[in-house]
Amino acid sequence: MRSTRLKKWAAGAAVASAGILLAGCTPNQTRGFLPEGSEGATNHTDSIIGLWTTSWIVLLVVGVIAWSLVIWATIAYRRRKGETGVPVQLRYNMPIETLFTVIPVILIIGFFAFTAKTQSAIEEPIANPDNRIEVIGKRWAWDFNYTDENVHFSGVQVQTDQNGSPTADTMPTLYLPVNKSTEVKLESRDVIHSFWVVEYLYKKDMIPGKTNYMYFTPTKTGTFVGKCAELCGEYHSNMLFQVKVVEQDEYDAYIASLAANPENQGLLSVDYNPNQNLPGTSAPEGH
Ligand SMILES: [Cu+2]
Repeated sequence: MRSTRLKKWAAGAAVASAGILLAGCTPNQTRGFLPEGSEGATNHTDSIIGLWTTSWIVLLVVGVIAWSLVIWATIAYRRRKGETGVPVQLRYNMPIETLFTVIPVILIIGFFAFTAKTQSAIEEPIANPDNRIEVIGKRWAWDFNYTDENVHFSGVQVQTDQNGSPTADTMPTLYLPVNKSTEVKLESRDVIHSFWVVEYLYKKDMIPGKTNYMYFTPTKTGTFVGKCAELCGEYHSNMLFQVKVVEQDEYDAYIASLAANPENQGLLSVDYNPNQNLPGTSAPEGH
């Protein structure tokens, strides 16, 4: 009787304190200190934020229990005045050993299951995407093929100001229409790069000779930060770009502006590859 009442009290207190804690959270805290603007940026970001913050809450609860037990044991069982030798040793306590084997196994299975579920949803190919883009990484810039519209933009490495900071208006910019399911085909011209839109909370390698894909629907208009996330040489840190997610009419206007310039017509291939020793390519003369 007494223990059920105690349990009810404990459960009530736990719910109330969780409520108070969450109500007092800033947006930065509720998204687990992930990049600003990532909430609702694509159809995947909210599930990633959920997985991340829930994992932290579960792990912090485990941490608080473990730390409390450690601190309690060191204080309660400290050596008192006049005590000598080693205290009575405890071993083969089956309930405790079962507990600290079973609980971590349950936690690991849980983390694995939720991670696998989220990741397979993110990796699920879109059969007929509304929009197909091909991004080609190159030291140290980006080329964007607008596959369906048969136009391209060839990026030049971002310029820096006198302090060495990159200037936003010289960044290669990828335009995407909002709320359109998008397939991004990833290629490289030279070494391994990684396509990372910071607020999209996902990155994927661009590997010479191998094609990777990313699938998502941009669900928020705005300008997003893009970076190469794989160390690729001297100016890796300047291998930056922007993603501008815009309404369809603004996107169409941008595509029309590209199509108006003969230089941007057609699609780029990965043929302009400075690496001459990829598999199937013979060594240059004289080597
Ligand atoms: Cu790179």
